[in-house]
Amino acid sequence: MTDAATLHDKLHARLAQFARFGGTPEGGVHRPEATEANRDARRAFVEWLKAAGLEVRIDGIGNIFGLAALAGPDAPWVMTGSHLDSQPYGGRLDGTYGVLASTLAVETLVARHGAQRPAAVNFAVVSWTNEEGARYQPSVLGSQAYAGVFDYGWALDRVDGDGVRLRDALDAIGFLGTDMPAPRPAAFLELHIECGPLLERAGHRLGVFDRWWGCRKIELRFLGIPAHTGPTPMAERRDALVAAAELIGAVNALQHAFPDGALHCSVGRCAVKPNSPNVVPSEATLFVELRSPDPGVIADAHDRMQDAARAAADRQQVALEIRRDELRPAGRFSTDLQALAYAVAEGLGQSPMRLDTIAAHDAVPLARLCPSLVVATPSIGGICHAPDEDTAPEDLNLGFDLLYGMLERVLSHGLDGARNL
Ligand code: HGY
Ligand code: MN
Ligand code: MN
Repeated sequence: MTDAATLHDKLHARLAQFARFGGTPEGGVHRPEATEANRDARRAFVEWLKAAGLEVRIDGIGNIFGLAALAGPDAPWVMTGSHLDSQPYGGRLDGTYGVLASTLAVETLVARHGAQRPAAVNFAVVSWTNEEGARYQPSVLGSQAYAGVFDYGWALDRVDGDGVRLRDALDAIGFLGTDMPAPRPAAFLELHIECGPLLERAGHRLGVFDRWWGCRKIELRFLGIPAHTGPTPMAERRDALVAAAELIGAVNALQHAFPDGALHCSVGRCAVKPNSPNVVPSEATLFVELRSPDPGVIADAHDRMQDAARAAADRQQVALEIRRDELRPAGRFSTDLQALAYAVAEGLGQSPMRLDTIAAHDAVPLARLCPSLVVATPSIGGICHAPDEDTAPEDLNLGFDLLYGMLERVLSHGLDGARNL
C-alpha cells in the first residue's frame, strides 16, 4: 500500500522527469505544441499510461486518453487531466502538473481498487492538444474539438507562424491519432496552478474556481507598402508597424475606460513583414486579447478597439484586415463539483478560497459536455507563463491530495453520493 508521502515522492519524481522535456536553463520549459520536446513528453505520458494498465487512445487531433473501465462500459466516466504543451519559454507546471497529478491519482486508485470492491465510475485521464494557443490559435483547441465547438478537420488545418498545419506537425511527431476519443464524460476535473497572486496574498493553499472570465481574441493585420527606410520621403511612407504601435498603446489604454480591474487587455504578439531594419514594414499582424467577467465590458472594449484600429490605419494611410475574431463567453463551473471539492478540502484541514479564473483551461470547453471544475494551488509571486513559474512543493502535494480525495470518493460513491458523505 503506498502512503501519502510515497505518492508525493512519485509526483515530484514525475514533475522532475517532465521538466526535462524542453527544459530551459532558467528552470522553465520550452514545449510548444507538436515540437520535439512536446513529442518526448507525449511519449513519456503514453508509456506511463500503458505501465499503469490503462487503455491508451490518441484521437484525430492528438488528444491522449488513458481509460480505466473499472465499473463497466455502461457506467459513467469521470475524466481528469490538463495539457502538456507549454508557452514559449514558459513554466514547468502550467498544464503538466494537472496531467501528472491526474495520472498518478488514477494509477493509484486503479492499483488499490481490488476487483472485489464495486466501482461506481470509470476513469479517463487526458492530455489535451494545444491548450496554450501559443503555436496554434485558438487556444484550448484539442478540448474544443472534442467538445464539438470546432470540427476536427478545421482545427487540424490551423497553421502556425511559419505556415505549418497542425495536422502536419502532429503527423511529424507521430501523434496524428486515429482512435475514437474517450467516451463522453459525466464530469471533468482539472488541477492547475492558479496562474495569479490571489491565493498567496490571501494566505490560502487551495483555490476552487467558480467562474471563468470571458475572452475575446482578435487577430488583425495592417497592410502598408514596403520601401527603403533611407531615401523614401517620410510623407510618402505607408508604415504598417507605426499603425500597429498606435493600436498597441490604444489597447492598453482601454483598461482606463472601465472600472479598475474590470478589463484585462493586451497585445501579446506582433508579427512584422518583411521585418528588415531598412525596409518600411508592409505588414504588421497583432494578436489582441480582451478579458472580463462582464460581457458588456468585452463588447464595449471590442468596439473601442475596432475604432482605434481604423483610426490608426487612416492616420498611417494603410489598410486594415480582421483575420480572426473569437469570443469565449464567461461562464460558471459546476456547483456540485465545487461542493465536493470543499468537502474533501475540509477533510484535509483546508478551507479553499473561491476564485475566478481569468486564464483559460480545458475545463471550460468541457463544461459544454458535463459538470466541470478546476481546483488550484498557489503560484509563487503569481508568476505564470514564465520560466520562474513555481509552487511550493507542499502545496503541490496538497493539490494532489485534493484531487485524489475527490476521485477516490466518486469511485466508491458515484458523483451524487460523493458530495453527501
Ligand atoms: O489563454 C489562456 O488563458 C491559457 O493560459 N492558454
Ligand atoms: Mn494551463
Ligand atoms: Mn497557460
